[in-house]
Amino acid sequence: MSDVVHDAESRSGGSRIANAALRSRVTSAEQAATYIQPGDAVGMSGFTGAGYPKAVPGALATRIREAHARGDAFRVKVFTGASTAPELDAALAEADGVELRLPYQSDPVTRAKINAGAMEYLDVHLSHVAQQQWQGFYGDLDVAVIEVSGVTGSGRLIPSSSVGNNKTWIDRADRVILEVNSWQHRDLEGMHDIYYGTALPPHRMPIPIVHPQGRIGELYFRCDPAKIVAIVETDAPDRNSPFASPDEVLRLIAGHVLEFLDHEVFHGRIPGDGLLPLQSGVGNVANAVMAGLNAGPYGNLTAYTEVIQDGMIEMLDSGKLRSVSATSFSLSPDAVTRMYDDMRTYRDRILLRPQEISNHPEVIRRLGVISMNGMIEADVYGNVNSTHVMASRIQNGIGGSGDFARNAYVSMFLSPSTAKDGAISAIVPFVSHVDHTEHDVDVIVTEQGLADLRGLSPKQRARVVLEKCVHPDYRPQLTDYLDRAAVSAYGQHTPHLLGEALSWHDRFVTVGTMRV
Ligand code: 0RQ
Repeated sequence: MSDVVHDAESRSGGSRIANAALRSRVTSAEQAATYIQPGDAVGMSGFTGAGYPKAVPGALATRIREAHARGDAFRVKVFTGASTAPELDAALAEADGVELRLPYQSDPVTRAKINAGAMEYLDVHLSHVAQQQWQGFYGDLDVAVIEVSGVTGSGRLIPSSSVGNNKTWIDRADRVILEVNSWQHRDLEGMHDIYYGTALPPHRMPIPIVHPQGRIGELYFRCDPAKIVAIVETDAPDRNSPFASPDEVLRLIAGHVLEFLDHEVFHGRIPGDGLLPLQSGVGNVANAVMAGLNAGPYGNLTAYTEVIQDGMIEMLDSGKLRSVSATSFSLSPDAVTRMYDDMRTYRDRILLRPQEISNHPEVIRRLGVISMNGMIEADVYGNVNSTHVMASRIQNGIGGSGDFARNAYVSMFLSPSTAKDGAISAIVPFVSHVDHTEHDVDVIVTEQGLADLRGLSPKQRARVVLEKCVHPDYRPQLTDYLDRAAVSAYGQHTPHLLGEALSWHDRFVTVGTMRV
């Protein structure tokens, strides 16, 4: 922490840019955007609506529109940590400025472009992005556009409300554009743990995290000052969308999860004091489970996760949660206000790390993480689709769900049993896209119940999923499918009727419902 005090004291005149040489590079967003050329690969900050650049993407979108109006081609490749916000993803997508996007997005305009075939999208495990960049699969990185909360006197960069892939983008880019956002709380300084020990094989060493709150890195990003071509000052909030308050369906899902944890504690597989580190995905379902845990009996909890949503802030406030390691926030305006009132207290209990560390398979396996993620659909045999609607339309992306599911101590997938007012069953004979195979899925939960698939053969799993998770409206037709597969499938290990396995999806696409 002495490093924090030293650099905080070295700031001059209340400026967020304490380094005088770098202060001279402050310019407008429009000027900064001129450093981005057609065809460039651009690594941007941003993860689940936090810490993304607020000004340069919009200025870039304007340049792109102007070029298109002149009849000139202008598209770029956009790499981030995960999802960002309309100021970045929607602005560039609306301008038809994105040739390739990776690794996770949740923006409706971007989604529509991808699904219309107008934008290439590469859906990558979040922990793999940095190493794949170093391996060269994404080509050279021309520019990094990174939001920071300040620059220290010695020229190091104080990270913002997400870390994501920023270290990699800064290390790998030819040119760096910084956005220094004074909306970000000054006391974020000290919350980060930037690890510089990663390497490609054969030089890779163990990641020395043995407790979720173990610090292994530095407080700041290093950056060669010669690469910093422009600095833009902003004062703009993160996306900060409110969460829906849990309805009956979400409360039932949370209740099943809690009951399962009781069961695991009772059988001695998970310690009652502190459980094991929690990972919780994005969205309302995940947030509702955290609310359920907050009302439940367990305390002394920790989280080794990627995103801190409202539910975890509430658990920090109640004292149920001791500490959180993540790479980003995704908060409602209310939760932001609460945090901003007492940032130093939160800073002592939160660590933000690069996503290659927050999602590192080695660490997840070592710590014994309890992983809980949303899903689009699961099939009766336990395969899970987290990303695609009706096989071919992307929803968001795999995000970190694969990093956690494959390596967790217990891997759970949660969803309401139906979608689109009951026209879709989330439990189907065969998933229309596979993100997590039957080998990586331990538990499936819907509001109907919880199916514990551990130790069961495919046929046994199918009967448990049918009994526990399927909505009553779909139970007869799924029972019928399994009964007929049990007598006429080609084989009886994982019985399927090939001509019908995807017929539910086909029916929805053709007539608007999966119901027979
Ligand atoms: O669509 O917005 O048009 O109404 O999917 O569904 O039920 O609100 O659930 O917000 O928890 O999202 C899997 C998408 C679930 C998310 C997914 C439609 C549904 C709705 C949202 P509308 P809900 P959630 C860490 C972990 C992958 C990444 C991940 C996700 C919309 O959890 O992106 O886990 N996961 N990362 O109507 C058709 C179905 C559907 C369906 C839901 N069966 N068919 N549409 N929907 N089920 C975080 C990161 O990695 C960054």
